Amino acid sequence: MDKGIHVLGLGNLGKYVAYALMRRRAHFPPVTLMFHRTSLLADWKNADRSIRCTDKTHQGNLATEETRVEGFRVELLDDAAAAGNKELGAHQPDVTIGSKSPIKHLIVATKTYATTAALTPIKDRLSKDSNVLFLQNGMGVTDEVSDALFPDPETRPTYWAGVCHAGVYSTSPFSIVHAGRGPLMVGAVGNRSRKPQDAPPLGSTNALLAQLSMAEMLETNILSGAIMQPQLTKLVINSIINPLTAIFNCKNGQVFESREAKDLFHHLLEEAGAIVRALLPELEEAFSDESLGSLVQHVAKQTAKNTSSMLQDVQAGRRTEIDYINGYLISQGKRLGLPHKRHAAVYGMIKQLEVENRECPIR
Ligand code: KPL
Repeated sequence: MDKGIHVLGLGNLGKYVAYALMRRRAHFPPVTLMFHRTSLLADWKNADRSIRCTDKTHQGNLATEETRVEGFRVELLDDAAAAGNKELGAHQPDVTIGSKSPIKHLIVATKTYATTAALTPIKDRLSKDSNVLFLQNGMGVTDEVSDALFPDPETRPTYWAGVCHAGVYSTSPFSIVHAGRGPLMVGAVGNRSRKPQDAPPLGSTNALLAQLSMAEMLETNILSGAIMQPQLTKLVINSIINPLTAIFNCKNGQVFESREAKDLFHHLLEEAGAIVRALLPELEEAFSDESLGSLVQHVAKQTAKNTSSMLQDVQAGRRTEIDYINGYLISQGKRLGLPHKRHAAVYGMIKQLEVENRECPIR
């Protein structure tokens, strides 16, 4: 089995991880980028078959520099296009079409709602010997993927979840700007043990994790069984900043400026706090309304100039990830019998914005 890493989903985070891993290619097999659309082949060619990253995270007067990384493998997954266009890859020696070879390590960085559909064509290439790292906003995707594609726990790949706080945005299909440093935390999904001593020594158990930690730009922080805390923390942050910036059409730093937004912030926080405390009762203190509230405000300040991913989606007329953010909190609130009406209200507003923006293609 090829021991290299495949990356599915080439949005901001997918490109960033692929770039960071490939920068250290002297030590690893090449990273494989998985294209789900034939049109990406033209973009790839225009980008000289490389990913460019401008690093703007330096403090002080250091000039920002662009680094170009090449040597990737590419797979085209678009079956229909591949069937009729075998010659597509002929002029592009790094491109494989319709591969059937097993995948050992897969990083999934697609939009949450597109995950199951994106994994379907490669499902048979994944086995219980595979590692799948989900690097996405929100929660609930792994259950959905298991139900749809891997119902049998005996043959299911090992799932990992990653929570990334780095600030990255795209300037073209294969160019990114690394705008803010932040850790990447990775842990096994379904393992709720949180004792630090439970974390295996770096790289001793899993080559995927070892490679991520060696790609030093990621500042990887392996937490083994303790991923649920960062996941839920990020979920609370996203469930407040993302919909409010989309509803009030503002940058992250302006999100709590109006009285109305401030009120909503407190109500959303109260509901989300109670739900995450019920999900991880041992974290009562870390998940107090006070701690979570200061964190949300800190992140809004730290990312003041950002347009949140949800506002970007709304502005582009795309579907948002609300189902996996506030939608996840609502479903947990229902299951646990806890209040969730404010999250349901902002959920409704975002769904309305999605519809309005889709009906109005010229903006
Ligand atoms: O993760 C984010 C997002 O936009 O999805 C935040 C933290 C809000 C930063 O923009």
